[in-house]
Amino acid sequence: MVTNRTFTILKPDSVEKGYIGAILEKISVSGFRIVAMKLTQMTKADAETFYAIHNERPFFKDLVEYMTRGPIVAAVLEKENAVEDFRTLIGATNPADATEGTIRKLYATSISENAVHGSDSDENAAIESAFHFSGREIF
Ligand code: YYY
Ligand code: MG
Repeated sequence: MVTNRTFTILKPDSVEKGYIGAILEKISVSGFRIVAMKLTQMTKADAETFYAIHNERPFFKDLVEYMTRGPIVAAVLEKENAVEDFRTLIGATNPADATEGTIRKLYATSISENAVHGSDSDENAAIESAFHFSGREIF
């Protein structure tokens, strides 16, 4: 397994608000190399699978609705210590708790519409990347 990669989504709120460029710039200047990227839209079934771990949680239905309501940018990022460093770059799940300068602090509006996704482990990074990209789409 490649351990220096992580997977991200610029969520529908980021795309709607025109933040794609600003967020990708932040990712790039923070030392991450984009090795796969596309604009796409998740179906309900996609979102239910992607967030299956949360399917018993009270926010699950709203989460699926939010993640499917418009296009997203899906990307695979490469950097040493990618998973942990990217979680640091995006900040806490709730932007109110996020450190100054993090992507969620800068661009998220609430815990439920929090601008970006970042994988939480090398194993999930590999699973999530494979969910959105075929091998030939990752460079
Ligand atoms: O990994 P991360 O995105 O930071 O948070 P998770 O705990 O995995 O939750 C996934 C996703 O679910 C979160 O980004 C927003 C949403 N969510 C929510 O709407 N309300 C919560 N109380 C917790 C999470
Ligand atoms: Mg998570």
